[in-house]
Formats: sequence, structure tokens, C-alpha cells
Amino acid sequence: AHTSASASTRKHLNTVTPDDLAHFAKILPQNAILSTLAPSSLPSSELESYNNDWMGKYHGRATTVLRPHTAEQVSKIMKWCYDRRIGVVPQGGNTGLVGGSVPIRDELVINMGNMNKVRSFDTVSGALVADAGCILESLSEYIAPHNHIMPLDLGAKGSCQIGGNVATNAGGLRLLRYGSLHGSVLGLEVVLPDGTILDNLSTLRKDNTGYDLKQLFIGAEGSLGIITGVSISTPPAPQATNNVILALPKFDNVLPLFKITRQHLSEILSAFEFIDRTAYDLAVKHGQGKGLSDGEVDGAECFVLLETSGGKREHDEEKLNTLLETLMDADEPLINTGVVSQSPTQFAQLWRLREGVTEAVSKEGKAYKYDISVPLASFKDVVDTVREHLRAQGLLHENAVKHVIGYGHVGDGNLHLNIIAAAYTPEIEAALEPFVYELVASYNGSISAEHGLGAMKAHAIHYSKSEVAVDLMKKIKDLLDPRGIMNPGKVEFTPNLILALC
Ligand code: FAD
Ligand code: 2HG
Ligand code: ZN
Repeated sequence: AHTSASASTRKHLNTVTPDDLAHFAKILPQNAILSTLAPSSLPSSELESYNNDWMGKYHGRATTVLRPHTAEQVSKIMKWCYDRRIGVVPQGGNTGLVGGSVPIRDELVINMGNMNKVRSFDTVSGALVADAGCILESLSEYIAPHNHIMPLDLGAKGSCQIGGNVATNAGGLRLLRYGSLHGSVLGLEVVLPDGTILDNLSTLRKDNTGYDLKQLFIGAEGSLGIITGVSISTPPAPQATNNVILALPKFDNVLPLFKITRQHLSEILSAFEFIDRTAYDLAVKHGQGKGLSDGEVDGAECFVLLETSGGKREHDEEKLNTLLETLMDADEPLINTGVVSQSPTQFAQLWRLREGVTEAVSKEGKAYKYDISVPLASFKDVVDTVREHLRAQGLLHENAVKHVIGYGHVGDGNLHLNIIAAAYTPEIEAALEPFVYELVASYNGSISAEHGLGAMKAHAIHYSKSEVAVDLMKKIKDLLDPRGIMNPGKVEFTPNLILALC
């Protein structure tokens, strides 16, 4: 197991006992309580999917998982856990990539999967109010007949929950167009650590009465409370969408390509995503989408997937075609070639190439994931520097690190650096950390652009935030969660006490 936790986490918290279980049985129906403790006595295999993360990197030892149906039930559970000082891990779809959604030890897991009802949808304003456990894709399907879309989209859409999205402030593939959840979330219902329900489920677009409290919980990774309801602004569905995959002879062309693309497409540009050659080859190898023919990828160092979303198909296509002609006709073309999707199926296949990289990577091996914000011009240098560092350490071979790849959201300055290894080992981790964090800090970047800190990076917040900022965060955490029961070991601000467990 590769986890890290503060020593204080372990000392002050109590574990779940059969007496606690008896109390939970007064709050929840029996089928909403999963426990290896008596009297349930389930085999621990029944809790495997709740104790292990998506990557198979982080492993908890929870004895008990609760699956409440209502905010009132969550409130009663939290009140009990507060009084009893039981550590609690809020869990959504468990697709997080930083070890935030599984316990570090045997904390109680509160899984939100049973809270999956849409509460209301306003077809005029587009305000959607839903239980936190609603799956992102189900919400997209719910509002599609009303010609609205969710303001965010990500590869994990089929499993991640809107509450988890908000808790991680997930970015994803539409951020360039619709901005972050700090802008589109209108209100939240949150159960605080002592069981108090903060009902802030407003559907108002404008409300400047005092502090905007919901912002505290967006991206707090379950460290301040459990989100039970989300009110979110959903934009009208675009009338026309197109996408195109472009093969570039060299990385240096990405920046000028981004500039010229923005000039030509302006308001209709809705995504500009980057995939390096190895990431592309892995996506193809593991059956994630179809793009260019073998001949077309020859000589390509990297790829860009761009999407347009606009109001009129002919207008958008004309703009896109003019851009492509300009690119191809230049004296020194920025691209080798490009494929424009010709059908909804091909549109989805091109997107799959980009969205499917994470899945392809997990089929190829065990990934160390660094989700960083660095200047766009340095994307390739970062990937190359880390690869050379691993080579110098003698770790770049089939039995250790197989690939070092880069892909991500160029439009947002967010690079996903993935180091794909045969297995998770202490040697590889020691070679990567703090090396990668120091490298990111040297660019004044962020060690977590969109995935959060979780168990992986809680101790490393100092690489991206000043002492003053961290101190203020600690005060906020202490104010809202004075007993430190919420998601212990993640977003904890006790870096000096961190112990690395391997
Ligand atoms: P979980 O993984 O269950 O939890 C994540 C964190 O939120 C944990 O700390 C947990 O304690 C907390 N949490 C969950 N629910 C609640 C709640 N109701 N109240 C309080 N805290 C809660 N992320 C991106 O930002 N952009 C991407 O493009 C992207 N693509 C991905 C693609 C794939 C294939 C995968 C596997 C992951 C991807 N992710 C991406 C990461 C992940 O999907 C997102 O972070 C997602 O938002 C997590 O949602 P979840 O419901 O699975 O939350
Ligand atoms: C993406 O943009 C996700 O595809 C996942 O944020 C990135 O797996 C990763 O490192
Ligand atoms: Zn991403």
C-alpha cells in the first residue's frame, strides 16, 4: 500500500464498533449498512470496491460502509460520529486519482450512491438541483431532452457523481468553454461534521449577501463536510458541434497552433486538448477510439484534439475549414495532417482517443499521476526532464518505468504527466517525489491542477501555497471540523507529521 497519513490522524480517532453499528441500524435500513463487524459479519471481499481506489494504488481497511438515502440520515450519522470521534470518508463514485476517496486506515465510509434523485430542473434558467450521488452521465441524460448540457464532462462520467465532482472541483474537457465549478455551482446542501445541515441550495445566479460559503466546500475533498445536494447552472446545448484531430510534427508547434486557433475560431472554440505521441499510441493500442491512419501519424510528435460548439453548423464548418486551409497552406505548416469528424460516431471516436488515455494507461501498467499546472511552453520539457531523471536513476526499463507520457488540457495550462510502471514500488516513488514537486515549483506551477491533494499530496501543499495561505486553511479546517473527523489524512495541513507508509 502507498498511503500517507499524519500521526495525529491516528491518535485521536475511534474505530467503528458493534455498538456503533447498532446505532446506525436505527438510522438506516439494513441493506444500507455493509459491515464486517458482528452482527452483519460480511466477508471483507464485500467491501473491496469501497476500500480500493480506481488505480489500485490506495487501499483502506474500513470495516463499515454506510449508504444513506437522505440528508437527514447523513446528518444523524455525522452527529453520532462527531460525538464518538469516528473518522469519516465521504465517497462518491470512487474515481478520484489522488487516494482521497478511500480510508487510510479503518475510517467509516459514507458512500453517496443511494442519494441519486434529481430534485428539480428549471427549463428556463437551466438550474438543476440534484442529490449529490447522481452520476454525472445520468444528469446529462436527464437534461438532454430539454436541450441542456452539464457544464463539465470527463472520462469518468459514467461512474463519478456530481457531489464528487464538486468536492474535487473537477475540471475536465469543457472547462475552456464553461469555466470551473466555482462559477457554475449555484448552491449546495452540506452536512457539517457535527451533523448540522447547511441548506444553501439556492438557484439564484446572483446573491451577494455575506460570504459565499458554498465556495469553501467546492474542492475541499470532503475535508469540511458531506455534500448532499447540488444546485448547478446548466448551459443550453450547442446547436452544432465539430471536432478534429491534428497531427503535429513537433511539440513547439502547439503554442502557435493554440494562438492561431483562438484567433480563427474565437467564440466557437470549446476544447483544445493535447496528447503526446506515446499517449496517442497507448490509446490506440488499448482500443480507445479511432483517429488517423498509420500513414497519417508517421512523423507526428504529438496531437491536438480541438472541438467547436456553436450556433450554426454552416458558419462553424466554414470557420473550421478556413482554419485548416490556413494551417495546411502555410510555408511551414504547423500540422502534418488533420481529420475532421464526419458523423456523430466519428465525433465520439475522436473524443475517445483523448478521454480514453487514462483507461489505456491503466491497462498498460501502474501509473504515477502528476496533474500539474505549468506554463504551456514547458509541457514537453517537464515530460522530458522527468524521463531523463528516471533514466539516470536506472529506472527506465520494462521491469520498472515503461513510459513517461504527457497529455492534458492545453487551453487551461494543465498537463497530465503519467509515469507508467510495471508495479508501484518505493524506489520509483522515491525517484519521483519530491523531484516532480520541486520541478513544478521551479515553474511557479501547481502540483494539483484539477484532481486535488488527497492522500497523495496532502503533505506537499507547500510546493504550491504560501505559509500564510496554508495557515489560514488550517484555521478554516479547525473551525468547521474541530475534532478532525472529516476525511482524515487528506487536506490536513500537518506536513511535519506526515509518515510515508509503504
Ligand atoms: P470520489 O472519487 O468518490 O471522491 C473524490 C473526493 O471527493 C474524495 O476526497 C471524497 O472524499 C470526496 N467526496 C466525494 N463525494 C463527496 C461528497 N458528496 N461530499 C463531500 N466529499 C465528497 N478529474 C478531473 O478533474 N478532470 C478530468 O478530466 C478527469 N478525468 C478522469 C477520467 C477518468 C477515467 C478517471 C478514473 C478519473 C478522472 N478524473 C478527472 C478524476 C475524478 O473522476 C474526478 O475527480 C471526479 O470528480 C471524482 O468524482 P467521484 O464521485 O468519483 O468522487
Ligand atoms: C484527463 O484529463 C483526466 O484525462 C485524467 O484528468 C488524467 O489520468 C490522468 O492523469
Ligand atoms: Zn484532466
